[in-house]
Amino acid sequence: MEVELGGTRLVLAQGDITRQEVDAIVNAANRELTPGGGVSGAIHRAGGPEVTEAAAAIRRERGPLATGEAVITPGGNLPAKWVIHTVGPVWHGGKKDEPELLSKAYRSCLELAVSRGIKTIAFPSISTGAYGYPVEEAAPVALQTIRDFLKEHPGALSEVRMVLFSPADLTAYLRAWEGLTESG
Ligand code: AR6
Repeated sequence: MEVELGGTRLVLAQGDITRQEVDAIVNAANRELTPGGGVSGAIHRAGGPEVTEAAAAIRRERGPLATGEAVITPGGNLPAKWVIHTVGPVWHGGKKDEPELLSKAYRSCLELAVSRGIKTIAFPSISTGAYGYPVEEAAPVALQTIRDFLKEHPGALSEVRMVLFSPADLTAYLRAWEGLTESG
C-alpha cells in the first residue's frame, strides 16, 4: 500500500528491513544497544562492526537508553546510510503506558531523522517480537503516530516506509490503516 500524506509517501510493505534502500532504517533495539536477536541481530549482522561499535560507544557515553528514546549510528555495510536505534516498550498487558511509550519510540525516531536532514526512513514493527506487544494493538499506535507527525511536519520527509516481516503482520498494519482512515 502507498498513500500520499501532505507531501510524504507512506508505504506499508512486506520485506526485510536490512535490504531497504532508504536514508535511515530503524532498529528495534534493547536499552544496552547490544545486537541481541530479531531485527536488531539482523541489522547488526548486515551492518557489521561499524554499527555495533558505534552503538557500544553511545552506550558507554550515555548509559542505557530509556524506553522511547532514539540514537543514531552509521549504517556500515547496509544500503541505508544511517541506523536509528530506538527502544520500544515490553508488553505487560497494556496497563503500563505501553501505547504512550510505543508512540514515543516512533516519534523520537522521526524527530531525530528530521533533525539530521534524513528524507527517507523505514521502520520495522517495533516491540511486536521479543517484547511481546500484540501486533493488532501496536499497528494503530504506530500508524497514528506517523500520521500525526507528518501532519505536524508537512514535507519534512519524502518517504516513511513500514517494513513488515510476515504477511500476517502486513495484514494487521493494512487493517489498522483502514481503521484509522475510517475514523478520520
Ligand atoms: N526485517 C523486518 N522485520 C523483522 C526482521 C527483518 N529482517 N527480523 C525480524 N523482524 P524484535 P522487539 C520483525 O523481536 O519486539 C532484540 O533481541 C519481527 O518479526 O526484533 O522490539 C533486541 O535486542 C517482529 O515483527 O523486536 C531487544 O532485546 C519485529 O521485527 C528485543 O529483541 C520486532 O521484533 C526487542 O524486541
